[in-house]
Amino acid sequence: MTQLSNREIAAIFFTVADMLEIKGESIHRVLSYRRAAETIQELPRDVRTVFNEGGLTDLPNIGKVLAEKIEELLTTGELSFLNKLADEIPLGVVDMLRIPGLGPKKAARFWKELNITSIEDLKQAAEAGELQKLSGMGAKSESKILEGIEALGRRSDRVRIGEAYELAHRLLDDLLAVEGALHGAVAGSLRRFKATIGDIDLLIASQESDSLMDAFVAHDLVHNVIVQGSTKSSVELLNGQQADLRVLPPDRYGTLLSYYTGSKEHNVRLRELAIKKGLSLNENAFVPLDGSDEILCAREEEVYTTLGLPWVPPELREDRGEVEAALADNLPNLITVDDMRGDLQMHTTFSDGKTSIREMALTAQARGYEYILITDHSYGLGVANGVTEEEIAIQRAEIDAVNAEFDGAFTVLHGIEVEIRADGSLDFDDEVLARFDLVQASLHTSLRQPREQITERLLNAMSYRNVDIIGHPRGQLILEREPADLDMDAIFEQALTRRIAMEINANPHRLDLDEAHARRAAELGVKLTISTDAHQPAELDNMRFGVGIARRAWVGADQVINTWPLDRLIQWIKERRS
Ligand code: DGT
Ligand code: CA
Ligand code: CA
Ligand code: ZN
Repeated sequence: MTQLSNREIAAIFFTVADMLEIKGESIHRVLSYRRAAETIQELPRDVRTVFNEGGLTDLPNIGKVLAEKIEELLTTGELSFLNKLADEIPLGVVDMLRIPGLGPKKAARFWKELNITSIEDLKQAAEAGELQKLSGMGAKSESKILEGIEALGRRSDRVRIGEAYELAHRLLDDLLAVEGALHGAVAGSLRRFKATIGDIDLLIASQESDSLMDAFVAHDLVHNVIVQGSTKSSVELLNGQQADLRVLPPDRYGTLLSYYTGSKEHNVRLRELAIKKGLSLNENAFVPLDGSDEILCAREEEVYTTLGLPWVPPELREDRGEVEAALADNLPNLITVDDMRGDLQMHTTFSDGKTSIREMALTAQARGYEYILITDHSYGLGVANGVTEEEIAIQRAEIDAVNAEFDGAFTVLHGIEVEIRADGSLDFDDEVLARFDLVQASLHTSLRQPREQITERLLNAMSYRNVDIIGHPRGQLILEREPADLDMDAIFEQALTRRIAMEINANPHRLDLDEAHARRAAELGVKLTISTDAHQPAELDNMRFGVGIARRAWVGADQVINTWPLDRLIQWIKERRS
């Protein structure tokens, strides 16, 4: 029996969740499997080790029943519950759920009413116009399905930055503890803070590589060794991702770091500049074209200095104007995590968050923030059990009590993530919204409305006087759901006119605004926020990913309103609402 990896166990639970959903079981049961699958997929340790320690039920979203299922998978390699489900539902029907826009209800209908049991069957039926014969299906939904099947072919096996970040940094920390390791870095797309990551690139400076390579391939996050060499090794991690480790002596570390940080496009530009100076540049050194001695760079700054450039922040290295800016000594002054004075979106037990207002505040204060904004969902978002009009005063009283405890050392602001309904109206009118310190409005439902309709809808929400911020404006979920078809130029224009800030949601599942729109918004002068949308204290750490997107968008601190001191923020709210 081959040992199952975290990824394989997670995949099995995702399949069970899908099957239960196709069967029409309760959403709670479906979600319990799906959440458990996410926990395992993103677990930065081998689930087998956790099991051996007897710690499965200490993991989030894993109760007794799921722990037993994990145990069964680890000890037998199989799950009898899944086998039973698979007798009822063909796996090809489950497979159809991977098609963007195709949910379990439709999949069940295609199977039961048309006897379709694979994506290939479905494609043929759609092409033959069979699907539109079903009640409630039209030619349009049929062509949407064909589009979805095409999109599926373009899907990549990249992972979200949050997942890769944690794995990469655990690997790096453990490798740096190996004797002889001097210093190192996570390079590649992770160092550039891209929203999705292909493989993980790790670099270490050391005179001696063998013990590092041994430690790397034997690491408990490693599922499978692809290749082990003296300067480079590659492995497959438990989550299915590839990780590469490269080791060079410290006097060559600067060129190594520069090369493997990339991007490829940025590197091409650097090599062109090198050639103009009579040098060829590779991962080991600058090699003079006239045959004289190599130029070694121990530090990355020296690579840029040799090329006559100031050091370029990794997030800019995409050949999107940064080389020209560096040549003109005109690089932007980018925002940093340390610039953030507060976090303006988070949830508590007043809606779907896990902890109290006080708990979130204490964690935020410990991070060095000066203030936070509590933004529980309003009641209209059914699944979140949100705040009703009656509960506003109750929540306010609790916030007042927490603030009294802080006695001026930290401030909790009372906000709301007010639901934008399908018709563009909000759960609360302006009069009720005025009771909050700061109001965030967001779209969560009916995201597939046609462009004109959904644009009008968001513009209408932005016409409320007391809406200050639009949360995760485009509604995308990274690797899961395409953004809504919004006319973002019209949205940004309205944001400027009404002085509304646009959020860069820092949750690695969202990262919305994305970097392209954040850059556009910043160029237009639209104010931004960067907030984590945390549903539990640990998620406040996601700020780095939002800041990463802002840096990739060339954003400076002053444009982001939660870098401001509290009095400036409050003044801004006052002015924009008047
Ligand atoms: P990823 O892994 O797809 O998220 O993106 P990267 O940027 O991490 O790409 P990866 O892992 O293939 O390579 C890491 C860096 O190494 C890349 O950003 C630039 C450099 N590199 C890799 N292959 C080449 C190449 O053929 N030419 C040049 N100039 N640079 C390369
Ligand atoms: Ca990479
Ligand atoms: Ca790589
Ligand atoms: Zn939201």
